[in-house]
Amino acid sequence: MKKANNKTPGGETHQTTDEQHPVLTTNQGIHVSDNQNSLKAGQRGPVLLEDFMLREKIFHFDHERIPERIVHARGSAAHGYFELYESLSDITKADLFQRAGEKIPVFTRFSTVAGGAGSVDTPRDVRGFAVKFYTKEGNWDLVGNNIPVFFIQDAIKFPDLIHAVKMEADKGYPQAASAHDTFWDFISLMPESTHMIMWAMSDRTIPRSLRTIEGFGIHTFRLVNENGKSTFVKFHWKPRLGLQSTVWDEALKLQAADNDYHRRDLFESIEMGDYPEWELGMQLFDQQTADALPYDVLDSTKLIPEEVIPVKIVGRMVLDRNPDNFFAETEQVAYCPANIVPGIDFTNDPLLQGRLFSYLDTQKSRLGTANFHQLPINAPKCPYMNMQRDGMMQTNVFKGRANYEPNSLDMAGEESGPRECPVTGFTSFKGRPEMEEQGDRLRIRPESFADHYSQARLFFRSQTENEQAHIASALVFELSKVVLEHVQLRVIANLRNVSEDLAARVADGLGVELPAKSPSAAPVQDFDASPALSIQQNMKATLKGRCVGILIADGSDADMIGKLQEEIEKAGGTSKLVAPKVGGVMLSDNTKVKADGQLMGSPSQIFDAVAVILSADAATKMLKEAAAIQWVMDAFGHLKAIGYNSDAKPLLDKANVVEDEGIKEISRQFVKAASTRFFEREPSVRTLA
Ligand code: HDE
Repeated sequence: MKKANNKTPGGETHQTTDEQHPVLTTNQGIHVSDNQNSLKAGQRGPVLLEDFMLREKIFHFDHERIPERIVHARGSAAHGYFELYESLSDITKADLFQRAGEKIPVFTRFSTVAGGAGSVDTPRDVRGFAVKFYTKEGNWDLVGNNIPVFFIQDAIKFPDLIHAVKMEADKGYPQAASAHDTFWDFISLMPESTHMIMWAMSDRTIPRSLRTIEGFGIHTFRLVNENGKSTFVKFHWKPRLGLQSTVWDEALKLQAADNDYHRRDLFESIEMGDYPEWELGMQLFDQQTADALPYDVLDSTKLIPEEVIPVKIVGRMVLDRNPDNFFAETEQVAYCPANIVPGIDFTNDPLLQGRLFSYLDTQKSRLGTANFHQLPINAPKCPYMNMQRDGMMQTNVFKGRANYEPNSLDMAGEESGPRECPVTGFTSFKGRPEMEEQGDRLRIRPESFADHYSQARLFFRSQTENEQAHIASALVFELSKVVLEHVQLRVIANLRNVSEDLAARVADGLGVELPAKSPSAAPVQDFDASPALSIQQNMKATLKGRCVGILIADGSDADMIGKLQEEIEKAGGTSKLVAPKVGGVMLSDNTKVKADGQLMGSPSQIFDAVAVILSADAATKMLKEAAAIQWVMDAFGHLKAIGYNSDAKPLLDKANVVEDEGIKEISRQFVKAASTRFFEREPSVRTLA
C-alpha cells in the first residue's frame, strides 16, 4: 500500500490499529465500526434513517461527478517539466525563458473535442494539447490543439460550431463523430472553415498516439522584452518520435479493440520510463514581416508555413509522471488562455479575444466555485496573495482585518497585506498598431480575412499522393453519412475552390453530379507547397515508441521468439506476446511462457507491426481460427510490417498477404521494417477516392 493512502488529504495520519491499517472514519472523523452493513431495526427489519454512516457515504457518492467540459471532455494528462535550451532574454522578459538549462514543472492534458468524457480515444477529431507551465512568476497556460488553424475566425461562431458537431439536438447521436448532417450543414455554410476541414479530413485527426502529435498555439501571440519591444510569435510543439497516424479502417477498429487506446499508451509509456517528449518551437516575426504576408496573422484560419518563417526550437517538454488521481488532477485542471505571464501578451485575433472570456466563465460552472484556483493542480507554485475573499469552498483561512487595498493598518502595527508593484507587475503591451486603426464600432470581418481557400489549397497540395487520397476518402466517408444531398453538394461546390481534382474525386466517390463551383470572396492563390504540413514526409523510421505483437501458440520456436524480442528491445521498441490462451503456451523447448494478451482481445490494430511464429501444427489449426486470419489480414490492410517463420506462411497465404517490402521472414530486416509503414501497399488493399 502506498504510504500516502494512510493520510487524509489534510496530511494528518489517522490513528492506526496496527502498522498497516489506519482506521476508516466518516468525513467528521468518527471511526467507522462496520463498512459492510447498514443499520437496521432487527435482523431483517427496515434500515434506520439515523444511520449517518450510510447516509454520508451515499450522499458523497451521489455528488461524485461534476459537469464535464462542454468541449474537450475526454482527456488524459501527465506531469512533467519544461527545459529551456537557450536564454531568450533578448525577445522576452518572461521568467521561464531567461536561463538555459532551467527546468520548470508543467501539467499537460490532451483531449478529443467533440465526444463526452466517456467516449472513445480514437474518433476522427482534433486533439487538444494544453500545457500549464507553473513558472516562478505565475501560471502560463498554452492551450493549443494538434492542428495549427481553426474552423472559425470569430469567437461569436464557436457555440454554433460546437452545437453543430456535437450529438444532434433531437437524436442525442452521433457521439464523438463529425460525420452527420448538422456538422456538414454548418461547415458548408461557413467557407472560412475549409482550411481546417482539410486538416480534419487528413490523418492528423487519427493519430497513432498522443506521443506522435504536434501541438500548436494557433493564434499569433506576442513576446515582449525588458525594453518593451514586441515580437510576434506562433508556438509549436514537435514530438520527439516524429509524426505518426493510423489509417481510417484501423482507427475504426481501434474503437472496438480498445476505447482507451491513447490514454493507455500515454500512461504505460510513462510507467515504463519511456517518457513522451516534445520540443517547443517558435515562429518569430516583426510587424513589417506580418504586414508583408499575403494573409492576416490575426486570422486563426491561417498558418505561416515553416518554409516562410522557420520554427526556432527553444526547449523541450518531458512528461515523466502520471497523475496520482485522475479526478483531482486531469478532471479538475482548469486551463485558460488568459493565464499569461509578464513577457507574453495577446494580439487582436478575434477568436483569441473570445477565448479569453470563455474559459474562466465555463470553469466557474464546471468546478462550481470561483475558488477553483485553490485546487492543488490549478494553484500557482509561486506565492500568490490578494484581497479576493470568501466564495464557495474557500479553503484558505485568511488572518487579520485587511481585506481591502490600499489600507494603512501597518501604521497601527497590524499586517496590511500585499500591494501592487509597477516594476514586476504585468503591464499590457501598449503599441498595438491594430488599435491605431480603431474607428467606428463595427460588426464586420476585415477584408484581410476574406481569402478562405488559398491555404486550404496549400495544405492539400503539400500532401503526398497517398495522403491526398486519404483526405478525399475521408470526405467521401463523412459525406456519405450526410442524408441531406444539398449539403453534400454545397461542400463539394466549396471544394472546387480548393482543388478541382479533389472535388471531382469526392463527387465520384459519393456518386453525385459535380455541382457548380461556389463563389469565392477573394481570388484563390497558389502558394508554394509546404512539406512540413505532411505527416508522411515527417515520419521517423524508428522502433522507439512502437510495439510489435508476436502471435505464438504451443510449439512455437522459443529461440526465435527470444531473439526477436531482444532485437526489438535493442532497437528501442517493445513487444507483446499474443496467444490463443492468456495463460500462455508451451514453447518448442518445453518452457511455458505467459501471454501478454489473448488473441481475440488483442487484435493486430493495437500493434505497430506483427510477427507470427508458429509450429506447422499450430499453423494448421490457426487456418480455422477467424481471429488469427483477421489478425494477419488487418495488419496487412493497415500497411504494417509482418514477420513470419516458414511454418507460419500458410496463415499469411490464407489472409491474402502478398509479398512486398514489409513482409519479411523473422530477421533483422523484419525489425527494420517494423519501424515504418508501407503506404505504397495501399492501392492493393483498398479503393481510395
Ligand atoms: Fe477551447 N474551450 N475554445 N479552443 N479549448 C475549452 O474550456 C473556446 C479553441 C482548447 O484540457 C473550454 O475548460 C472558445 C481553440 C483546449 O481542459 C471552453 C473558442 C483552441 C481545451 C472553450 C475555443 C482551443 C479547450 C471547455 C473559440 C486551440 C481543453 C472546457 C473562440 C488553440 C483544455 C474548458 C483542457 C477547452 C472555449 C477555440 C483549445 C468552453 C469560446 C482555437 C485544448 O472554455
